[in-house]
Amino acid sequence: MFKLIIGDRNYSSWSLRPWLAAKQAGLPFEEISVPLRQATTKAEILKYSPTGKVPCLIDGDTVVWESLSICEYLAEKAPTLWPSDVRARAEARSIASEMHSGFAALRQGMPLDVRASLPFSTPSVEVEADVARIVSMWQDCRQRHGQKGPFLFGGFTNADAMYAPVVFRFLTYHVDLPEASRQWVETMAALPAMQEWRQASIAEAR
Ligand SMILES: N[C@@H](CCC(=O)N[C@@H](CS)C(=O)NCC(=O)O)C(=O)O
Repeated sequence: MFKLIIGDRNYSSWSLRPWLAAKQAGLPFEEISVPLRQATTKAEILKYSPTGKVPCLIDGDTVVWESLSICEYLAEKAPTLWPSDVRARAEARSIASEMHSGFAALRQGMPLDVRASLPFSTPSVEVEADVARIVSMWQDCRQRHGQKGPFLFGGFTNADAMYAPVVFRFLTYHVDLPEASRQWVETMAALPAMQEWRQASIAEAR
């Protein structure tokens, strides 16, 4: 069984991605949670991760860091984490990479705060542009792949995992969505694993 080192559920958006992918794929793992923003955080994470950041996966003597690389590693064990069709797989990898390397304004302007409710009235132009791009990609995915299942590419894939923190962000900041995107957000939020993450983020505050 591999180990997955993660940060606080309420704040660590990067941790949620491979954690959810592993849960959805039914891959058993041991979870090690390191509280962030403490004096000891860096030293504690460095015991596992060469970057001093979470998430990090340890499988025997194999160490994998960076959320997207971990999702790729999980897909080697559970190939359904990418679509089987070559074109859909390329698109899923493209939008997963776009999330991993982009949307800085969204990440800064709408920080992950799973347990909060913070209606957003005046997003910056940059945040609005990020939201618009994300919604247009979700609409496109659901329009073209919706007949195959309720996720972005039909069945659950790493593309859904990479956008899972955006689901929580849009719920926290009350972002209005067109129908197909709203349905996908509801599908994601209803997953037992997403509910487990949310409950744990609430419990962390006690
Ligand atoms: N690009 C990295 C980002 C990882 C990251 O920034 N992790 C944050 C938590 S969400 C972290 O470990 N922060 C601890 C610190 O900076 O001390 C990934 O995709 O895994």
